[in-house]
Amino acid sequence: MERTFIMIKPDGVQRHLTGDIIHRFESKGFTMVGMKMMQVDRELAEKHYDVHKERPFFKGLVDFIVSAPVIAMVWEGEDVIASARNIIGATNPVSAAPGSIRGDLGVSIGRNLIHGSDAPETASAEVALWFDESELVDWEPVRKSWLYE
Ligand code: IDP
Ligand code: MG
Repeated sequence: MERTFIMIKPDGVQRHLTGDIIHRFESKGFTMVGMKMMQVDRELAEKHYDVHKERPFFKGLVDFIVSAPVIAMVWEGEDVIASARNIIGATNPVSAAPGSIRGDLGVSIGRNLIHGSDAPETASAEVALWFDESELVDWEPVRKSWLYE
């Protein structure tokens, strides 16, 4: 089982799309093991997006992430890291496939609703950055035998 870090960005919260977004991961078959609503500070936002710190959009991105609350989550399941990236869709909503979150709900790259870890290494680093171990819940979903053989 893998775990991945998923964050509904301020636009998703402000547009009241949190239920729609969470529903997609639940109905796909993934299990939520951590969730919190938070007002992010600049330090955390800058750390999270450190890989992009030289990019021209970095300051605007950090301004955006701290501008309103986010929903930070950890989801669990087989291949959840890659699968969540597909559920989320391409970075630019203009080219994100219909059916994906960004393809269905977004129109511009600077307001693309959601973050998802892009690889096993970034997933473990991001889960550790955003969550204390005590905030994550180990539980056994009863539907598991109906999702995996
Ligand atoms: P990802 O979120 O699909 O992994 P990344 O390339 O890692 O995409 O970029 C991180 C975030 O930075 C994007 O989700 C988006 O919010 C923002 N971003 C990326 N490229 C641009 C841009 O050209 N203009 C404005 N914001 C951008
Ligand atoms: Mg990324």
